[in-house]
Amino acid sequence: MQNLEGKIVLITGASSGIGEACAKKFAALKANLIITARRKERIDKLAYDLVQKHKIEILPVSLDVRNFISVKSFYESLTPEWKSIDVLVNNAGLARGLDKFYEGKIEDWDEMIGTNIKGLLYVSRVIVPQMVERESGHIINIGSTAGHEAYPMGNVYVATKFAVKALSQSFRIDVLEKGIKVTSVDPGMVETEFSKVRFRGDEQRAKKVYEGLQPLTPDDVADAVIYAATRPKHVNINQITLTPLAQASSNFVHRKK
Ligand code: NDP
Ligand code: 8X3
Repeated sequence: MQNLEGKIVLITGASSGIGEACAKKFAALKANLIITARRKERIDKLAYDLVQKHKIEILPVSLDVRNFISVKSFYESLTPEWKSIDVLVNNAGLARGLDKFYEGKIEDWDEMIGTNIKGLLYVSRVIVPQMVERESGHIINIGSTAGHEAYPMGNVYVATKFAVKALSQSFRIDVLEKGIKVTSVDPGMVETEFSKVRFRGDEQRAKKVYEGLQPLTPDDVADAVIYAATRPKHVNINQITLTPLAQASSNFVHRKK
């Protein structure tokens, strides 16, 4: 098992849900963290709590992954020590709306594509060259079961997660001779702020998504991320799909009445 103590782990979208759970689990393994998201007060609080608890170093950084200039200047502003990122968790992402594609909102499409595809690319483009130079590192992308199978009205969100799957496969090939690991962790339904964000704060509608079944927790997904990140040096976990017991795939979900 790889020891993560003292390693540097960068997590995007660490202010909530899966990203926050990953931060807590990497911190418990004594990794030093760069935690990023747009909501600075949340990541500041998380950093404070985890430093108190685990006596590690944490850099909370306010970052919108959609803005390449910000992503680039954030990385350039890091000290050489912090620049040597060992594990990159590309987690920031969201869905907006659930509409037939011919009724979809252009601003929702732009936000999903800008965050889930372009944001992941921008962060990777800036962080990975130092991994290539050191011939060491691990990129972990959070995909989705939505990247394996389309579901009604998922259209653009589904397309972004198909893109994440394609990028994970491409990254793996592109860095194959550089000793860098690439993993895609692809969850089904996880109860986080995801559905609240998708339905713009409509709590009732968000709750309905998980009605009649026990969804995954953010910790369940973070466990899979940690599993991938702690395998021995010669082992690459290419892809992990995990779903609630009651979910076979995007379209097959068993709900108790
Ligand atoms: P949450 O809404 O709880 O968390 C999303 C995170 O992404 C937040 O920290 C948010 O931070 C961040 N984020 C969103 N937009 C941006 C942006 N432009 N720049 C930087 N950070 C951003 O949802 P989840 O934890 O569920 O989602 C995490 C990932 O997991 C996403 O990629 C999602 O697609 C994926 N996923 C989720 C599933 C689920 O059922 N919940 C299932 C499969 C995959 P902030 O708003 O502070 O910027
Ligand atoms: C999130 C899971 O099923 O809402 O990726 O698309 S789903």
